[in-house]
Amino acid sequence: TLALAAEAKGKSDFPRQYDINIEYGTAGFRSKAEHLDHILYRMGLLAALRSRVKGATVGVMITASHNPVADNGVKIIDPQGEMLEIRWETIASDLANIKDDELSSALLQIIKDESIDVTKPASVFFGRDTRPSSEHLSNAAVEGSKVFQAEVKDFGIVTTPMVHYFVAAHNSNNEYGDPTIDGYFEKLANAFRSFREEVVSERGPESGNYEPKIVADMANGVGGPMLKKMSELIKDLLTIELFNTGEGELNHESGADYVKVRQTLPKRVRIKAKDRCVSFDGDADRIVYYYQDQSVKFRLLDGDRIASLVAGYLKSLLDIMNIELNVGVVQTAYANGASTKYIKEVLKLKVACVPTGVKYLHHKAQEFDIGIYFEANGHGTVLFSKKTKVLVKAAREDKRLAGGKRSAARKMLTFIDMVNETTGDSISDLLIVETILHARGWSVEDWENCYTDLPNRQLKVTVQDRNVIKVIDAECNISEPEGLQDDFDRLISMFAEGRAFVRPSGTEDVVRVYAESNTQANADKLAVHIAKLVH
Ligand code: NG1
Ligand code: ZN
Repeated sequence: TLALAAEAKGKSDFPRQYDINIEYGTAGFRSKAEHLDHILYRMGLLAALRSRVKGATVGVMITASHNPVADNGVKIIDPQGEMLEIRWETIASDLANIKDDELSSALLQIIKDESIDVTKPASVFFGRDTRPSSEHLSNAAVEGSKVFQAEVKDFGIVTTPMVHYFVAAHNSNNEYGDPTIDGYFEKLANAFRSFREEVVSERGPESGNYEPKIVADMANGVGGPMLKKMSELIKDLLTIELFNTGEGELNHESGADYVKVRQTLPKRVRIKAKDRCVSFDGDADRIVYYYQDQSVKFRLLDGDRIASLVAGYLKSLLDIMNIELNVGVVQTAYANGASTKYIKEVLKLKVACVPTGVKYLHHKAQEFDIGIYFEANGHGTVLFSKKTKVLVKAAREDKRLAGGKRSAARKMLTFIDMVNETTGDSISDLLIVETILHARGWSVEDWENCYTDLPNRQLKVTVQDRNVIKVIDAECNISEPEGLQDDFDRLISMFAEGRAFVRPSGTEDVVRVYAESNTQANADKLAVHIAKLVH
């Protein structure tokens, strides 16, 4: 009868008005906001079922991240704050695409296939970004979960990583932190402060080339109000000057994606040469750093830079503690070749390459004792295994150890508290980078001097059906259309330090082209030639 009630409500309140097929992609469903009513309702239903399967709270986030303001989307968050299990993505896609009068039978089928006891309690957390369509869509999803008698908690306008955190914290019986907005801010701010105190007590207030001030572009998204809240908690340690905090259009000429892809400053931001700047994306799960050098040249420090900064610093702490752990950095094909080389050859750490999409990076990073993963676009975090936490805690408590070793252990544990281990988090990542730069006494230029990026170019190509392209080897090569990879290879071999690949986007109806080479002109040329072959 619940399934029948769900179908009846779907037909009357959230009918499927558009006969388009939509898939649960790289980051859930993404589409024009007006196409999503029935999908949000159905995902609310599905989240209630998912919660019962896992016997735990799950999350639903309504956002289309860095995409234009007219788009929207939804994703389901699993109990430990991780992305929805891949097998359930197919279940979600099937449920999203059926006709209204197939809804009850489809739901019954899921209940049967997954042996779900619908009399058990269910609990779903909701969050949404600042898009004008988000409140309405969130209500549709809430209705869905309520039809299936789930207990619902709506956090309102929050960042994507905050919802991941709330879910994980709640399901850990608050061990991971308090599953509240204040709990989130306090956990991160306290860790940032403790770390600073540890460093200052060790070497005094002197911080070398580090300046405790940044300029922050919020892309007119949810990062604006949220980073403002954080900045008030740590204002004695770091001055944050905020721009694009909501007065303009979301993601328009600003934000991490704009800055990364165009390799240019966001609009409506006032900076001086050498100011350390950051951009968040619309739902605040990505961050990139940049600055303008004295010759007014734009310099980008992207996710690859953050990964190598973090990896290098954590390795130095392990070296002090004299603890051997399996540390690895996980990248995608979009990682700049120079960063991969630096991590392997200078830091002497392992590098793994996986397909685009946070879920792949996250899973791979779990294989390491310390797994650092970042997409070049600035989405990433650090994962610490149980073994790591146990070893470092033991070192902190071991009174026979030298003071320096115990201090390194305290730093590592405080660092772990500052990390949102559930997913990439602009606010947490910002605190991490600021912490390391301060501890190292580095300016943004010192950081950049670790290695020199290979010039690169990204392009989008619109084709009839982007899915005729079949990728292999972690997206570095394609197997179909037949022969095309050979054409690519011939072209690439003509460019010094050339590397290029194409893949169908999981969030937009385009094929993405990436190319790098020894000069910007060559990278641009290679990208354009590859794009022509795809057309
Ligand atoms: P697609 O559209 O599949 O390339 C983009 C990003 C991903 C990821 C998702 C989710 C690039 C090249 N791709 O995916 O890394 O962040 O969006 O937002 O940046
Ligand atoms: Zn995002």
